[in-house]
Amino acid sequence: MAPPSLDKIRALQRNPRNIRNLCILAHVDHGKTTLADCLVATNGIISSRLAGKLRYLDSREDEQSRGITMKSSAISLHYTNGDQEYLLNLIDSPGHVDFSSEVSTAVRLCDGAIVVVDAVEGVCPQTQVVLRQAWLENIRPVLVINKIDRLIVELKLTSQEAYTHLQKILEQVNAVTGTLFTSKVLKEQAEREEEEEEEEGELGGDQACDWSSRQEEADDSLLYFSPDQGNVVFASAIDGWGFSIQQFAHIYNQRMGIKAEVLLKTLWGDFYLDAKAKKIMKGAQAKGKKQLFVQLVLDNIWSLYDAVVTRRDKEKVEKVVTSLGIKVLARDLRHSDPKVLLSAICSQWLPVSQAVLLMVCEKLPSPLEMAAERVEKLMSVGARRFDSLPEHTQELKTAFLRCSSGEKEPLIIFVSKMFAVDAAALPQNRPRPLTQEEMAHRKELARQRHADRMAADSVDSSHSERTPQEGLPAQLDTAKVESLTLKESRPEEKEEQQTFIAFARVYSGVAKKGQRVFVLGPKYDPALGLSTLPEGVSSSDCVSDVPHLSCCSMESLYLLMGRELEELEEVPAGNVLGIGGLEESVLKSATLSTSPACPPFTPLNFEATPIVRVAIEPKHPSEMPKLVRGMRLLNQADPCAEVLIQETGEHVLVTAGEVHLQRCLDDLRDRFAKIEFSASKPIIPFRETVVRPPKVDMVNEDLGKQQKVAIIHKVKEEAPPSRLSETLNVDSSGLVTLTTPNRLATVSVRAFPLPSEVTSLLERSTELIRTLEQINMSLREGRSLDVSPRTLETIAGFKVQLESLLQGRKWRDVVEHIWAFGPRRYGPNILLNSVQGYQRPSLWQCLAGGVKAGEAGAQAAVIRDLDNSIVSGFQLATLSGPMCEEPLMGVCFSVEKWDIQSSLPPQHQDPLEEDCISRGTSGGRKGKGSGAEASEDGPIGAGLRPEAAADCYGPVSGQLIAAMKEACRHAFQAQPQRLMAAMYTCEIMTTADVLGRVYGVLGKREGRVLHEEMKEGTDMFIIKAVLPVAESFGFADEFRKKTSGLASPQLVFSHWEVISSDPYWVPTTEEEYLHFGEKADSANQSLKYMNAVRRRKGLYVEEKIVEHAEKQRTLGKNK
Ligand SMILES: Nc1nc2c(ncn2[C@@H]2O[C@H](COP(=O)(O)OP(=O)(O)OP(=O)(O)O)[C@@H](O)[C@H]2O)c(=O)[nH]1
Ligand SMILES: [Mg+2]
Repeated sequence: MAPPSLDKIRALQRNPRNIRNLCILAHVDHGKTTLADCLVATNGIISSRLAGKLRYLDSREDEQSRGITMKSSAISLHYTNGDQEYLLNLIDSPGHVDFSSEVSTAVRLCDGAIVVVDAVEGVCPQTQVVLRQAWLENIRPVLVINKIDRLIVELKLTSQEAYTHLQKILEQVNAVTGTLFTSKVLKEQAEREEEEEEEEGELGGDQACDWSSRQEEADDSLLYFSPDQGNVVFASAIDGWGFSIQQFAHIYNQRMGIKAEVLLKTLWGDFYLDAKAKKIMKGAQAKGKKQLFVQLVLDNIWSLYDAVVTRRDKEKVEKVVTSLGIKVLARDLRHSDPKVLLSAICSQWLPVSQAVLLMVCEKLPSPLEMAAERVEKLMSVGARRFDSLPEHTQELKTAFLRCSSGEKEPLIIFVSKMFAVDAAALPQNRPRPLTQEEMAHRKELARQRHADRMAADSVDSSHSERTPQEGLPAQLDTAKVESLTLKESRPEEKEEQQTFIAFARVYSGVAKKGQRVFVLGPKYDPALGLSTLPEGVSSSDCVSDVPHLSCCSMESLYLLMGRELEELEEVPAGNVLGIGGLEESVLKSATLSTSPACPPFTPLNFEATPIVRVAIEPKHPSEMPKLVRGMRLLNQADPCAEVLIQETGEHVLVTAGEVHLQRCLDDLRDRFAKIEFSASKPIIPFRETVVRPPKVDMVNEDLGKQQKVAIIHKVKEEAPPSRLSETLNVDSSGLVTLTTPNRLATVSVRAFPLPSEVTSLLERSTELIRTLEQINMSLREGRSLDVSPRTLETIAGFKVQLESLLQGRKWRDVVEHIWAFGPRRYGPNILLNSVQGYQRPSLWQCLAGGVKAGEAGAQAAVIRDLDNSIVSGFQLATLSGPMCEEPLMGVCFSVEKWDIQSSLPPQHQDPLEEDCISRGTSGGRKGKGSGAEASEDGPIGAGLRPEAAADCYGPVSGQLIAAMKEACRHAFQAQPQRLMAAMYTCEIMTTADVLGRVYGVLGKREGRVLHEEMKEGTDMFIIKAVLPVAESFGFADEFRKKTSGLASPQLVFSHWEVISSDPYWVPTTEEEYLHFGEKADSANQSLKYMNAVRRRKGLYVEEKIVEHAEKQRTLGKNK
């Protein structure tokens, strides 16, 4: 079959009713790309013999060599079902966890998804993730249970066992959807109760109705996968077969005359065929009968495999072939590989593409059926509610729902990612075959030139007999020069060049080549846009004064055909497309529209957190600009990779995992920078924290006072001896008092650990804390911010949660006294105000209501300057800790005293006038800030001010910042310090025989097994473990080697964990001396990590270099 012509596809694009935008989602290696091959083969783009082997949509070299998909890619397919013709825009996505951002970009553009599950492995971690992603984007999934051949050939299950197994898998998948559904219903129920009085919003689409009803009433039947619903296909993509119940209902309807409707209802389930009564009865299991599905479906497949693969029974095969009424080539019959014969039979009997395509067209929605709920979700960014959007914006909802390509419709496009292609591969740059006329024209030209030449040079006529094409040498003189000049300048340039194509979808209107559109940044506010822009402004006018809004023109439009692109003049609503010429205006994703009322779409849901970072530097320093340019391009081309310049000046690339890192480096080297560079070892992030003093020593003996004393001694030793020591005082309870160099201010700080639940709550709530900080900032500045009641509610909820977690005597009233969070004002550390009597405006003042907040604002203004210095000092201290300059986590700093003297050094001032503002007594309420005071307090103060400002130590506020920072660091060091390591979780599936080795690899890498269970019905074990990120490099490889190529583990960042060993530990008790010896040089994991980080950062590392000098001497003598 020939591939569909471009005209055909253009025509199909105009009929959204018959368009399906879908993606294939699954865990890694469950067979997405193989299945996509089978579908692509139906369009004659690849031969059906190669389907499954070619993995056509894995067009990158590394995808082919590693055998995993790394980029999602799209292809448009044509499918005819009866008299209906469909256009399928199919996107194949990667399953490896490192590339889950690619899945997010694919899912956003689709209306439906094929979820593939491996029949042996069942539901895996990424299966759950993709189901969740599909759910979050409100797209409808259908299920393909793939690799059923493995049940027959590898697990050697009987058909009956296989049925039970398949049932289990379905239950697992449905359990995942069930959880998603219930949580959503519960959430909505809660919301509904709150808004009882509000009128029911407009509901469109059947699904929206279902989902928003109460749980018990909610009809969730559409949601679940069940073969009798027609949304499940059983398949073996590699052998080319697949079926849904429909196919078999049709077959047995013809063969046995049972009604197809009856079969559709009974082929899956506990039904059996009563041969005598010729009836289908219920209760097969109870009566010990074979289920209909086993008898009529699975048995047939099992006996086919038995005949073809296991026994290679030629006669039986021939019988089967004739009974099925199919034709098999003699060549296939004789082939030595039974799989060839099997594919030949199966692909005619039960072609997987038919089953899947039919299901897709019948069960997945067309762009016209987009649920109103989904539109609202797409359009309401952040905490904003749909009904709070401007009227014009709300009107656009109907444009989405209509999905019309009328001329008057506003154009709305969403770009979900940018991908790079070689400029030479673009259709406009591709050499294209000549048409008949062109050929004739060229012939004519050549002939003419030849004739001219003949006339001019009548001596030589030896070329005259050649065919016109070969006759080209006749025009050699001129043509050669032309082509040579062309070759020299152009192709090289083109090869170098990467162009970016936007991966996008039209939601409304028609995208036309060359059209100008608004590019709406993620922070664009349509209300602002509408009020600033003149009425009726169009995107062809240049607008520059609206923030986050720019214009650009779509220079070219493409049809995405896997590795090929086809140029298009226009693309109507409902289609996926590629857009060229946006690289200047769009970084990774964007919303394009002709209407300024259009809101930016909600940002994509990314599941992976980029965590692996490497520093990159060019081999030749002079190539730095090329590297920088290359990294910028890479940043644009990858939805998840981040490129940044660290404080140290290093160029850093942050990726989601090891495989992702490798791909990014390859891309950078071969495509974007095209230079040699070296990448550092992955920079592993750590956090620093303090813990409660341990009760037992390293040999589990109870500790007396001895240990505590030792710790404090150490701190004193470590404190830089010079200037600071005069001003620094650490008391035995860990309270650190520090005076600024000019002796004007003194702070006392104590550090203690936060409960781990609080730390994780703070980690989870960074966005909220940031919002809170913004609100407070504007309150302090006297502005009132319009905060939605919902945000206030969540802040109140957060406060209540904090209060409930911080219980006990030590934490009494702590929440009210929180001064700030840090680092960066939203991190997981707390600064507490325990200064006696200093009534700072509360952090939670926004919750108290307008009037009070204003009052508090006035109070804050009085002391704001130096108050800010304390906060800044705290921010600096938490940003990099004393252990190895990594951020702090889970530490609470409590400021217990804060004294400021007037800005004059005490010796110059009359002791009576010395205004020692102990914040406890005079406080801020007196209305005197120390800075303001100097100028207001009369001539003396004012006169002396310049002198004070010329203080050799710099301005007071700066000194206070530094003092506060140092105080925090010392307070931190006065406690038992620990490192925190980033942890991955991984789920490993393995067979019993290599279980021991799996444990071995995990143990060696400090992994900890959380639980282990046996997968029912198989001999597979599922192990769930956590593993420090620091130990994870090369883990997957080692794992694969040790277990001879079993499925590689998927590492997902999960949390931060305190490493229990103390990096500063030295033996102090007698038992410890006994056990570890004086040197105590047994491996100390956290010291190792800490020193590695310090070395990388160029910090001082205390290490004994010659540890066993006597041994070296002995060696020397023996030589
Ligand atoms: N036995 C068997 N193997 C299959 C089947 N389908 C795919 N495979 C094999 O499974 C492996 C993975 O197939 P892919 O199609 O690359 O899997 P994928 O889901 O695209 O993988 P990623 O894109 O990396 O997530 C390949 O070696 C295929 O040959 C099947 O039906 N039966
Ligand atoms: Mg793939």
